[in-house]
Amino acid sequence: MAYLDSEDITDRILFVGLSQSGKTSIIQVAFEGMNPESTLDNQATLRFRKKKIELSGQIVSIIEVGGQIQFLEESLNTYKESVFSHLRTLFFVVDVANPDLFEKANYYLKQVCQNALDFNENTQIIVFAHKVDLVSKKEASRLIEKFSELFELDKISRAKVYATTIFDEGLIDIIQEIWEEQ
Ligand SMILES: Nc1nc2c(ncn2[C@@H]2O[C@H](COP(=O)(O)OP(=O)(O)O)[C@@H](O)[C@H]2O)c(=O)[nH]1
Ligand SMILES: [Mg+2]
Repeated sequence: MAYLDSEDITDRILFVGLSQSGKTSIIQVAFEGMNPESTLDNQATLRFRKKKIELSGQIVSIIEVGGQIQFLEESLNTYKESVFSHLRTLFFVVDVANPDLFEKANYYLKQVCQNALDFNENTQIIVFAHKVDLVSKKEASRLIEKFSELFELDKISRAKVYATTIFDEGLIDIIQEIWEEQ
């Protein structure tokens, strides 16, 4: 897909996850200086959203795959090469406050990871247990444990989980640390 392929040999960060999990908001708050409250009325991302940013002194492309099933499926099929090549870090965002969707998230997490690791076996796989502000600390731990088991994260090499919220001012630091760990 020309939109994704053009002039793009920079390292990439990919944000994937179901609709409404918080992908656009994370990018807006961490990289575009937006207030968390202003993300409330975000519209669904259609197909892809792409942005170049500077992270630890390096130019990086951030790509968000729209979370509707049609876009997830397209990214795994038609646009697979465009989406997964040059990928260094994959962020899979899960709305931790919506456990009814864990199964569905798991279905896509598995496929997305498979593709990412097929293209680059060293891709960093990061799962954001996101919107932790909506649940108590205790409940968050329980939910993270629940989906870590369901997602079989221990079987995905180097996969790591972070509890995140756009209301945490340290969100950008978490992303930066992950990037620098690579
Ligand atoms: N409470 C809470 N809401 C969030 C958080 N992150 C995103 N949201 C909200 O979730 C909704 C969907 O966010 P969006 O970024 O469009 O999700 P996307 O479809 O994954 O890109 C928006 O109303 C956001 O304000 C978070 O950490 N906590
Ligand atoms: Mg979006």
